[in-house]
Amino acid sequence: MSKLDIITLPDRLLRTVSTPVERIDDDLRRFLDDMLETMYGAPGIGLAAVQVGVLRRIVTVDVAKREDEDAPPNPMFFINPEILWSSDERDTHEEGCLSIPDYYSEVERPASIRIRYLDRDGKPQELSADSILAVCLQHEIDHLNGTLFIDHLSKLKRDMVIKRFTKQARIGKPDL
Ligand code: GNR
Ligand code: NI
Repeated sequence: MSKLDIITLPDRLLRTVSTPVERIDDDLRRFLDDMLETMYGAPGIGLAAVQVGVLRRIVTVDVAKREDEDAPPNPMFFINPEILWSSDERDTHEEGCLSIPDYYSEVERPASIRIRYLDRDGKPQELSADSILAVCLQHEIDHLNGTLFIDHLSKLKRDMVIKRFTKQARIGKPDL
């Protein structure tokens, strides 16, 4: 397994729509393991393939430690995930993103969702999620569509964050 580099704002790849996975084979499963190692090493509770520069609809999640510090790992893999249903009930949760380091804000989203996806054997599955799993899955599926959690904030807050990261990226490259 190998740990991959995570891209950050203002990298334009983060604004690109990822394409569906067509073949689930050993190469893809190796990539899933690399994503998992990258997510655990960050550390994070979720990771979308685009965050390591791969524009495919792939997500890894492990919220076990968030729920209970002594819980054993519970890695989850989602290929081509689609939201089938979202609750009208909303919930607010503090979010952060490995691609937007050191920025956190409350985000309001549907409290519960139901998704369809392919598992690591290519088998179709459905899953209902609420609490932190629902938050994390919506955050990751947003990534596959080029959407970031700051897009759910006011334009003022979003522009402030983008400006901060764009400015930071210019340091040392004054000609850009
Ligand atoms: O590690 C992460 N924590 C987190 C906390 C609240 C809501 C969403 C997340 S996902 C984030 C990792 C990440 O950037 N995934 O795309
Ligand atoms: Ni993220």
